[in-house]
Amino acid sequence: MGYSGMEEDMRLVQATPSKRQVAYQQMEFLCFVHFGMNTFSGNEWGTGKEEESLFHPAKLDARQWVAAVKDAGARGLLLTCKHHDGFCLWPSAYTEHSVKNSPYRDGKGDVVKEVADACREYGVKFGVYLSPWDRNSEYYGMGKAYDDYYVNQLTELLTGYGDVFSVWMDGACGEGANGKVQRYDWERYFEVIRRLQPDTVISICGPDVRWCGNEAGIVRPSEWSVVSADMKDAGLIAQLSQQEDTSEFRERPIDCTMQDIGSRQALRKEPRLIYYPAETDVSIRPGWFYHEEEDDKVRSVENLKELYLKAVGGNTSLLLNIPPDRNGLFHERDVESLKGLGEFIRGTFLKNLAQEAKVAATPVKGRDGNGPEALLTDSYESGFGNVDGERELTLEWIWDEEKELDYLILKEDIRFSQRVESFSVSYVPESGAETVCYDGTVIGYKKIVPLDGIKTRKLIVRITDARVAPILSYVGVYGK
Ligand code: FUL
Repeated sequence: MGYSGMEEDMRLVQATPSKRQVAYQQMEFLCFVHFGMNTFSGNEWGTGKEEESLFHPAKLDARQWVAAVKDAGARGLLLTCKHHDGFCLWPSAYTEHSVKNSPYRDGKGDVVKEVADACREYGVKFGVYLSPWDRNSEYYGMGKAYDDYYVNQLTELLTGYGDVFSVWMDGACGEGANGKVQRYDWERYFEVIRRLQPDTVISICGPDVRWCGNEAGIVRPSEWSVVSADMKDAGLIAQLSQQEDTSEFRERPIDCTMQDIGSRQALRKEPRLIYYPAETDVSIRPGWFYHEEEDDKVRSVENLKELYLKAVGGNTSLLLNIPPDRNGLFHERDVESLKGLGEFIRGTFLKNLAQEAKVAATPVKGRDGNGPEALLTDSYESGFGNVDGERELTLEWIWDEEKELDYLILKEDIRFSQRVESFSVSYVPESGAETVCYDGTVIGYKKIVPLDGIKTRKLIVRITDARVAPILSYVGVYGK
């Protein structure tokens, strides 16, 4: 932290999100659905040699999945249309290794269509995971022949199933059926996606959404969205390091698991910066795919609440995986936990108590000439920020009667980049002096601060440092 010159600050805030990144971040909470050959073979990573006849989800009901996802409060669903074993959940014209040669709906089924249709029906956005690594395809490792195959499959998925909000490109990579490795033509893949679905975010190995660096639901205390442009290559490095010469990438030793990837110090020597928001991907069970022996290891509502608060409340999106069982249904334990999470989210963030308070701010008027009341509306239409060069901002809410406070939500107007570097939250107890109850660093798209049921008539937020000037878009205070 600390002042390092306006010029440097200006450079940092020049990294702003694209429209598709803003729309993606506003979704906040998404569900992953890992389903496919592994569900039936019991594997996490299939070999690609599994018989199509194994795939037989006799009771598959995509509406049951989507209803549970919606109930949990998630706004999007990402389906593993093809995992590393190469088996396709849709009847691709480019391979025999798909649902069309399985007993599922007598070979006439299309799981991708069923899920995409159910998503449309429930108003949940649909996204596709298409593993670049393919252990079944005879073309894998043959350069352009495999790129053609992958692009053909992408085209099928992006033209046949309506709007797709995300194409999730996994970094895991190894040998194909013929023992060869493939060096993917990423630029070609990205160009095809942009052309067919311009609003789609390309996640993980793509330029729009960054992997948080682990699969355990761990969010950095300071999760930055403005990072070095080299972070985009981090997924690639992880793959290539197993096989090839990575010197061209390794000259800049950045990887996506480092703790500090976005502080002022970390970015000082980085010549190219990008806006690249993080996604926390984690499973509701130990595995990504369903295994009966994990039925008693489903995350509890309490555990999911913690995950949600840390991920969504820590400037990342939460991508929570729920794997359907061999019947093609979410298990009742998973459904129960999802329901509890949804009830928590809906019940907790129901009514903004700031609406009942008198609000005061320093400065009195913000950069647009309006007052802090603008922060009551959760949109980018109105906001409250300081003028350039003024890096601080104080907000105070005073209620007529004592409130019991559980959570505080702070949001920056990310269209102006991510700016806040440090802030504190304090309150004044019935008898006694102002007490600091939280010291924070980043805010970004959304910060949820736990207030642990403090009782007070006065809550104070102090932004103590920011790049150029802080610009907030929303503040919500929740409790009783
Ligand atoms: C990883 C894969 O290897 C896992 O099987 C899973 O799909 C996870 C989300 O990404 O890289």
